Amino acid sequence: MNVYATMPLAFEGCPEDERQARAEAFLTTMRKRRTVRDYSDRPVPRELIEAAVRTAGTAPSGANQQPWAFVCISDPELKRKIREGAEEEERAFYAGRAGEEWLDALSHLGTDENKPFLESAPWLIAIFAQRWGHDAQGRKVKHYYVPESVGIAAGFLIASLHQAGLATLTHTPAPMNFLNQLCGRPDNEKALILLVVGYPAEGCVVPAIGKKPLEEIASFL
Ligand code: IYR
Repeated sequence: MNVYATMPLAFEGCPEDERQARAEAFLTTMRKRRTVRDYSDRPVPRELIEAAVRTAGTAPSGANQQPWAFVCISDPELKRKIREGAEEEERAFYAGRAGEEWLDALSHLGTDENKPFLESAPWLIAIFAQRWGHDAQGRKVKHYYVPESVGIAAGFLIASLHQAGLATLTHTPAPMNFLNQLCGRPDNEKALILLVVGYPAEGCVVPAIGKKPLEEIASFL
């Protein structure tokens, strides 16, 4: 028999008559989240970033292996180098590597190879996925459901930052290998998302886009 350690569940729940209102209140909050590409240089205290990363660290993961690393960057010189690395990849992307179909799909977002936000925003969080880990003896340990796990953690991170009144951008320069080198990360880690965090610049505008209605994204069988 598989014997494993257990502890009592500290399940808080909520009063029955508040449940729907709480769900709707969270929906109202999350509906106001927008991806922001124009940042002010107003600083964000490190403690806020720490709380958000701790929240991300509560995410479920395959075999509870927690196969993630969050590198939080505020150093201006490192941000400058990251911008340089990202813009180099993006120039190739927008100059043709993406292909016409992909560029077409992006055209309504107004993105291009210039990424000034990588320097103006106070924080960048490079999210790395650990494709494998190491045991106490230094042997390779296989990790399971890595992209799923890190994707969920990234969602928690974005929700926490939004809840704290901060704006984010899930930036994905591709390929992101340059981040391993700049952040000093090992081979077993792959950068998945470069999350930009801060306050929107004064007069910031965002693309006029909407989200699909429930009927389009859900079915009830
Ligand atoms: N990484 C590029 C292109 C890009 C790709 C997708 I898919 C987007 O939703 C947005 C942008 C860039 O950041 O410009």
